[in-house]
Amino acid sequence: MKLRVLGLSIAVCLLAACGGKSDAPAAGGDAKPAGDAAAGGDAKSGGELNVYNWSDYIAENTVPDFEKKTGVKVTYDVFDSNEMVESKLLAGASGYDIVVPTLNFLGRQIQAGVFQPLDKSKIPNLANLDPEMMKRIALQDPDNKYAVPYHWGTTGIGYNVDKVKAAFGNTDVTGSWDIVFKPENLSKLKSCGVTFLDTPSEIIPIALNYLGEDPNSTDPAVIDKAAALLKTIRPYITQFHSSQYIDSMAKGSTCLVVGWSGDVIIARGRAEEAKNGVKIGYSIPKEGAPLWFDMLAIPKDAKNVENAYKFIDYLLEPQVAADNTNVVSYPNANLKATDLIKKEITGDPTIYPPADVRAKLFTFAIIPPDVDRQYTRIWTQLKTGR
Ligand code: SPD
Repeated sequence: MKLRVLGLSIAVCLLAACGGKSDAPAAGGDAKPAGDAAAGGDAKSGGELNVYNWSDYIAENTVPDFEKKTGVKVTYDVFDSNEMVESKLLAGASGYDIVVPTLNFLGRQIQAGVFQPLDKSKIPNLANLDPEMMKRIALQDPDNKYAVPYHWGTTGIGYNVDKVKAAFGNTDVTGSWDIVFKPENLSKLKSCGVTFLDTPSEIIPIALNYLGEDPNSTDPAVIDKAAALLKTIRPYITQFHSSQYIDSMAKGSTCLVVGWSGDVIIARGRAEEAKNGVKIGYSIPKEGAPLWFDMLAIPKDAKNVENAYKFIDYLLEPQVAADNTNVVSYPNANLKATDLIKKEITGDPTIYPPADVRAKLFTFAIIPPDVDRQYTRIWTQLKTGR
């Protein structure tokens, strides 16, 4: 397997758990998979496959086992933002055979004609998927025509237990978005490092939800309220990044993050492995938080379509799906995998939220272009401090 980060080719391994360490890509990679001709594939092989997935999102053995089983040579590139995947897909000729956007982004990419409809007869393991979840997903991918769920998760608050206790006397404060959105709270954590995901498409809806507004509002005046709120806490945000926080939390150099559930749990595991005394918690605040699904889809211009089907079907094998969840701590939609997942994962309410917490979660709508432009403007201003 070849993993490419920032356009460089790196031999084998790395990924989510190679040596327990992340590839932690800096995102914005200019990697472009070689076309069939340039592939350098071996004539005896089962051909090639070019995959573009989130960083820290797969077990170490998943791709090598697939290569052994099928003879397919996989080039595996990683990203850490939907915006990055979308710009490659919309530019066309991405060179990828499988990409993994989040459902609301996938929804508008479907509308833009980026994907090919799935031939479901080539994915027998689709039968393993939870029909309830598929129904929910069908709201943005009608008839589940174009994509298959890989993992799902929430966006919440990751925190360093001791640093939060030192600042507030206890960790109860992490149960509310107040810790993030009240300047008098967030200012107490600036000195130990505050990271926000570098994505307006999540942070703005979270801010709107906190304000009691529709997180998916398309009203410019309402969206501006989120901008105004974010401006008040901007002085206390020390970094915008969507993947580095796994390592910086684990090392103790970030004490609060607005980040993704599994990534915070991975950070917690790394700190435990390192035995460095850093204790990490993850909270889904009581006001509610995003619930999202990352989806496997095949671009219209994919060159290795048969291998893409093979890989998608393989990812849906119960043991493969469970192994991935066991490593990355993101749930999957595979009912047959559940019993194969470690009990400490299925029993962790921050990973598998119980019904009362699930009732407060909200999903992201497909963002129309004018809202998208407003989000981008707000984000640029926020990051540059204007
Ligand atoms: N390290 C894997 C992170 C996966 C995050 N998926 C993002 C979903 C965004 N709504």
